[in-house]
Amino acid sequence: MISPVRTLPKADAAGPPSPSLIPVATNPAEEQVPTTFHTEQRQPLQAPVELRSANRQLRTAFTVEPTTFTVAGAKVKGYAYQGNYIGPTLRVHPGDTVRIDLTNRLGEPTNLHGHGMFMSPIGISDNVLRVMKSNSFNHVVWKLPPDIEPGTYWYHSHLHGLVEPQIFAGLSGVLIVDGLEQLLPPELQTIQQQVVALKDLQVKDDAIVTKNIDSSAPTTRTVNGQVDPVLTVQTNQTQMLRLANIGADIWYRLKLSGSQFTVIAQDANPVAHVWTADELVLPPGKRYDVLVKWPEPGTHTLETLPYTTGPDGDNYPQRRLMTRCRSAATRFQMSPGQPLWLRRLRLQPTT
Ligand SMILES: [Cu+2]
Repeated sequence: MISPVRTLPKADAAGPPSPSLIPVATNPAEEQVPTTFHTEQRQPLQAPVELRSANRQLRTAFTVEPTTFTVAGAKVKGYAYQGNYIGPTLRVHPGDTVRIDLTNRLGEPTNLHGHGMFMSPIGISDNVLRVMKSNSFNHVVWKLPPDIEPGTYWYHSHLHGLVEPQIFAGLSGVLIVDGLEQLLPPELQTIQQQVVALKDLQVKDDAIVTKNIDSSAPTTRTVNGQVDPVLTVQTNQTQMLRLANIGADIWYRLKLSGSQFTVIAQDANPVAHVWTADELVLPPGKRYDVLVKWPEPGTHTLETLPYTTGPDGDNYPQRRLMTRCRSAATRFQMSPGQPLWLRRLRLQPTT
């Protein structure tokens, strides 16, 4: 089920400093994911705060400022749109208008970009050349076309020269255009959906490192700002995962144990033909909307596998990102053989 709208929490006050750049000792018996700062792990997966449009409009305020937020239980300094490491998920319909009143308290300029959407690139719309100066108040109005494709998009700061450090610091979030589920067969149109926002950070002196990043250096990878959270999916239950790499730099090579990815949309384009994959590679900005289903009870994992971006590129190690918890209950039973929904998916070819 889609998580309900929640009021925006304020970031907690700063707590005691957490050790930085001290790798946590990995205890194989506890199966902890190694991280460069102390993290809570195996907590239930939490969706980012979600804001939904009403009456064809989503209106909100972003006060963009340096803050201390919680990442996997640790207090970390970074930049936030509304107080959290992961910006709020903006959930809209085709044709909606998104109005964001952005107050910039960063002490440096910024701007705001809706990634992958077909919108006006000028004026106060999706204008990546607009400079929102420090200590300024800025109206942003995004008019989504009525025929915009449903799926998973994202937004982030996009000021030339500061894009990467500001995204590293925390300035990114997910935007969902509703309607993808309506392309599925009737029995799947109410399936549970999960935002799986992939975002990584390096931490030094309790602050996110934003400049002169060595992307091959130890990096903590999060899902929705959590380390190795637990996703509860019952046996043979189909769920939609909205996979989105909303980080600045790092690539992911995703693999599930016990299930394949069934891809229904790529970069918010519903696919012409549903396809399945054992692995999916997500460079920064990449999104896949996938269906997953585990036919066996037990504990399974979502991992990123070792990956290299080339001889002059970066090398990323294997990391577990999320754990699917043990459950033997059966809620949704597929027919044997080729699942019916693979043949009945009503998707239009994309150009
Ligand atoms: Cu972008």
